Amino acid sequence: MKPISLTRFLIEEQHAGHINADLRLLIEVVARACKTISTAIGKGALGGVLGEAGTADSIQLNIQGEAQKKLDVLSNEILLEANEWGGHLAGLASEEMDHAHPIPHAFPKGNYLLLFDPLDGSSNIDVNISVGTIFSVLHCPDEVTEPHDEHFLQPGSAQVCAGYTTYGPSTMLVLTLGRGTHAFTLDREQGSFMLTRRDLRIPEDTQEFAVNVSNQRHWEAPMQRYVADLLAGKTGPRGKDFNMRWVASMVADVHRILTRGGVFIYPLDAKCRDKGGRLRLMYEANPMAFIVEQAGGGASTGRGRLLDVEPRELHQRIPVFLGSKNEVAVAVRYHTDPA
Ligand code: AFP
Repeated sequence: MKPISLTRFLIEEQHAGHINADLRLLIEVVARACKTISTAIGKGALGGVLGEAGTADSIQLNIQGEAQKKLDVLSNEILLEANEWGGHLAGLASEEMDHAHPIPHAFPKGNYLLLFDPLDGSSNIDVNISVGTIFSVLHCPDEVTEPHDEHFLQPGSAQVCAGYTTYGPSTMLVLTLGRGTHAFTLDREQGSFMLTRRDLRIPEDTQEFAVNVSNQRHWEAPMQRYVADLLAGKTGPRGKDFNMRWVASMVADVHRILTRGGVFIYPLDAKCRDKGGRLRLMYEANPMAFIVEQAGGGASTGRGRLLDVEPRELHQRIPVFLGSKNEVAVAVRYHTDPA
């Protein structure tokens, strides 16, 4: 059967009363912006988009003190420009911007808040490995017409929609509206995202893990024990061999887990303890946790459910454990019940 387009999928969701016209427009606009980003990434060196933003003498840094790539800046601009004027949003927040961005007065305003990591895994751009865009949608609190940072500080369980686009061998959009997780593949000739997998399910058990093992010496004791037991394989306490994968692009690692199972962990370690973790709660952890839970997986901070965390600041960081439900539960148990 011919796959249906994202547009048709969203119209059907609207007709079924699951989403309203504004949310449909919002997702269509984000998807369109992602197609533009995909085209820019696809040009690579020919488009002059590789390398660091700024000049050789003065590299451009974001709010987190990280060097921005040209494509980080470009992707941020594309998403910002696409979403400002449609009337579906009250405000935006981006991993690449210091503070929330209320919709300018010149444009009509809607009731949604959009958060995004415009280009996740950007250290991979220059080596031609998959990167992605992650986004999350919240309701703007009632009575707020000019949303500031504090209005975005809602737990992940309040998300109305989350998704990511992975720019890999093919460009794919993975989306949840809180009723399952669905995958769309970009038909480059037609310029449309087509529904290629409805209701993705993550296998509950796995023998594959994704962890940056080079941080091992910085981990806390429970994480050291957990990974040591995975590496011990068949003859160790877990009684089975485990395989490891690490792309260093969360979107690509999570996409693999949605496709064939696995567990992805970025724990607290001595290097990132002061910051609270490595990954960003609002732009990476929450949307991915929502997507994974909606596909039957688990998502935790190592101590509790990720989607229940009450955010304190927009650029907050957090430890992340997500993927195959039973394996996430095992990893969490090493932290909560060392015995
Ligand atoms: P950037 O968006 O700054 O490239 O960070 C990517 C990321 O947050 C996430 O996508 C990866 O899983 C993780 O960093 C990789 O971290 P390591 O540098 O420890 O491999």
